Amino acid sequence: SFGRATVAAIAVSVAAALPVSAADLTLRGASLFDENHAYTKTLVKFTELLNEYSDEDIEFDIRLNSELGTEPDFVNFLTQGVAIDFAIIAPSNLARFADALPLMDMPFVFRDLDHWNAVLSSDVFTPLEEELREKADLVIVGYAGGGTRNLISNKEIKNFDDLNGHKMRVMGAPIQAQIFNALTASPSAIAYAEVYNAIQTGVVDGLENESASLAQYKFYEVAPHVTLTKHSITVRPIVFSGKSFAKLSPELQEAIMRAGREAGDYGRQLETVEDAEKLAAMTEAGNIQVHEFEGREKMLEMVIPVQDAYAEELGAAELLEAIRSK
Ligand code: MAV
Repeated sequence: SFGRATVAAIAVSVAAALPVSAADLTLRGASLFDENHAYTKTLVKFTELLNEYSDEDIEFDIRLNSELGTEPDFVNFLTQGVAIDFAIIAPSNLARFADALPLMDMPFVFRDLDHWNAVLSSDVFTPLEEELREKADLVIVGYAGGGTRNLISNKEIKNFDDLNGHKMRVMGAPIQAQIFNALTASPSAIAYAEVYNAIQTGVVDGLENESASLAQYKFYEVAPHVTLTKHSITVRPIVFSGKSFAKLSPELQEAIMRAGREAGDYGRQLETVEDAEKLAAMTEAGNIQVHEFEGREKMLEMVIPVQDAYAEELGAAELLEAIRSK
């Protein structure tokens, strides 16, 4: 993985290494995954739709398999307007620039897929989009996601006794650790690229992730137990660099917003369908053992005060209420 200090240097070498194109404009994207993952397919769909909706001669270049780093690196590139123009980013990886963004998919904020769908087809996230534009110069053009996140561990976790003190990796935004602390686990923020190793070497005993990512990065090789806490249904903004966006014609900007929205719809549909299929396939292949969690209802009660306090501190209590009441 790339340390923060080296990001500028990487940006320069990446830019220098990119081929010169014959098209009028080249737009670059980055994905953590290969071409079969829903995020990559969403980005590809975005470029296809953009070609359809715009008359401009655009060449697209999407770098796969974390070639350009992981999401925190993508965020650095996008805010600076270097190396890439668009990527899919977890809201928790945007927190460093806009601390309210993780409200979008903090654990236990969605009751179920219907609730998640209702929120995403409303304009409830508009204030968060504005905050991200203002503070980080990033434009949300659509929403991918739709994977359900569960606990993934190297030992069985079936109840609160098992969960107590469980060392697990969480994403970097403070609210993630706060939520899992409230559930009595022992969370630590570790870079995504280090997680497999961290489990293998006993730094942590697991993580939480959705099926598509579990399948792709084979975390089950070191952590074969999946506990159906279903604590999060992912919301994954398709983010465009504000610096790149500002250089484009109004027509192209409009085409980007339309293509982004529709690519997001496509991606969410795809991932919600694939999520259960992938879990079943990994079970059948003997890669994972799936467990129910005894007392999931109690988890909800335990995290609500943490969610409330977080929103209160951000002055976003009304926004959280608006999300909950959708
Ligand atoms: C999964 O790979 C994705 O949800 C991705 O967007 C996240 O950044 C990652 O997990 C993670 O947990 O960091």
